Amino acid sequence: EGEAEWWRSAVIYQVYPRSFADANGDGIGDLQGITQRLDHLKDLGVDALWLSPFYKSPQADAGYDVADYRQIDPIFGDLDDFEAMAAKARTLGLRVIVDLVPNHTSDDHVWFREALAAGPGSPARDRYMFRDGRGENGELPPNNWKSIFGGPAWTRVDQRWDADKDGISDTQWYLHMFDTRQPDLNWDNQEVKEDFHDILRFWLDRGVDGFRIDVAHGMVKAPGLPDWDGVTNMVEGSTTDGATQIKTDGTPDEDGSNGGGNSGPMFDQDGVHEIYRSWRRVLNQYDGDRALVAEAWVEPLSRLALYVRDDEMQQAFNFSYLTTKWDAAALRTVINASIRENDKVGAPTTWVLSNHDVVRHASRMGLVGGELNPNGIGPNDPQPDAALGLRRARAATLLMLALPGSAYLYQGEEFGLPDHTTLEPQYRQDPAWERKGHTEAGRDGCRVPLPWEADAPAYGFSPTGQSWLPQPDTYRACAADVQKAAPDSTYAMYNKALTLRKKFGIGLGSLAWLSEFVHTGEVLAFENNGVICIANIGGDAVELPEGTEILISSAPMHSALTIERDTCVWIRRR
Ligand code: TEU
Ligand code: CA
Repeated sequence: EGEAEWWRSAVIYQVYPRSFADANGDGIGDLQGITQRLDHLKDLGVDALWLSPFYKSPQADAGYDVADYRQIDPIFGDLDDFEAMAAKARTLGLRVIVDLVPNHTSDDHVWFREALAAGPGSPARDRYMFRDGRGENGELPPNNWKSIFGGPAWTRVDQRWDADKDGISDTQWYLHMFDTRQPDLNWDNQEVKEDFHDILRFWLDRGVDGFRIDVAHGMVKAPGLPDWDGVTNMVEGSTTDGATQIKTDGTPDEDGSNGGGNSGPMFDQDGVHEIYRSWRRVLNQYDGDRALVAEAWVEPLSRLALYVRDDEMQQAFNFSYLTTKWDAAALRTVINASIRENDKVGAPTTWVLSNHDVVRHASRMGLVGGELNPNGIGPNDPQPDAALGLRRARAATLLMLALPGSAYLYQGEEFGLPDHTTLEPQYRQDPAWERKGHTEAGRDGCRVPLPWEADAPAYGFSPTGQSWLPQPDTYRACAADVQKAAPDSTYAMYNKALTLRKKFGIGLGSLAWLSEFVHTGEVLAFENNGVICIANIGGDAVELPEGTEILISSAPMHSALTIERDTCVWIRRR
């Protein structure tokens, strides 16, 4: 028996390349910018970074629309820049995970261009999900599925904006669960399967330690593509219907379900698991514990755990935890369900609070209830209480980092960064904003470029002071230089928590709930490898015994031994 694999306990930092650091001054982050700032990740104390897509792409969905899986988009640099970044990461002892988007390609991918040109019934069309329409002249889409970004999930070839230009006109429709420019691949097609094996090897050969699999629950569709009247996505899930029982109040059931799962004939089909078994066999041909992490909005947690069986992926983001509100009973329920279901398959739980698709936890926790608002926050929406949001976010992070398993951080959360919640519509680039008819602010608010220096133009994001999205004034106090200079800053808390986490082996430990310290139902207390974590979610102050050793606190304490509400501390027994 050797050491436990690195991914069982790793803290992994998500870099969103276009917003991390801009080296060449065009206002868009790039690979050289990441390389220049890699020391920050090392200093912070994370084990690895995951980079959102940097592949060749028309950027219709910020790079989640890939035109060539083996090339770097020129806005981010080139393959040499990638190699230099990865080499520096290795030198610093940081592992590198890249993003893989297998559910769909860009409509600029050579395969899709071929498919349009080749016409109905061709092998080129078989790589995608082309179907004849319904109705007398095929004027109706093949089924009633909706795109996650809003609107129908089908586009008719001759109704594409570029149909005339290409001289292509036939009446077949193609499926896109996301944007029109993101056609879904056909995962029954042998060439598709083989090409993705090859893409995995392409990046494994370049030394990557793993892949984050985009929409990992989406690739296989139910046979016959049956109509479905349920809710396809939590984004639209605020209305419930009998078929799906979706609820989004952040209160999980006993099985951990929060209404945060995608359901229906286009998601979580049993056939996806065969794909991951074959990918695992590819990874196993390489040394060094390479890993796959599933981005799968799947519930209940027993279904999600199927993705992390022994011969499939190693990790799956726990979105049930992310969608749980700031409530002690709700958090305890989801934590128990997560650990229980993952223990059954021998996998670590993979905790996460923020990413590039959701309102940052420093903002959403300042909203009434504090549960996920999946639709973004715009100037006309209720605004969060920033101080409350930050206070709770710090407590929530400390709670998360005390749990056994792996955890993902999203760039900027270590600075206490909020969303840009008043971003004006003319700046918004999320395709969901357009497709939903400007009814929801979308995801741009969490994608705003990072502040590195309080007094530099664009807060040091770019040498020319440019920034592809405007940064709000609130970013000044979150700038890295300010954060690193202040002993009580959010950065200092993250830094210290990561050091302690390593020192006590928290990621590989196990959780034992304590009733001690819990005088009201609104307090969570547990022990993990000798560290006691007490989170006062919303109860009366908790008094600690004289002589308690306090390792870290999420908030300044009035008296060193008093834990106020919205505070989490780690202590040790004397
Ligand atoms: O997101 C997949 C996902 O399931 C979305 O439904 C998510 O809930 C949505 O972004 C909220 O509006 C992944 C990527 O993380 C996302 O950035 C991409 O836009 C999407 O896939 C398509 O590739
Ligand atoms: Ca740039």
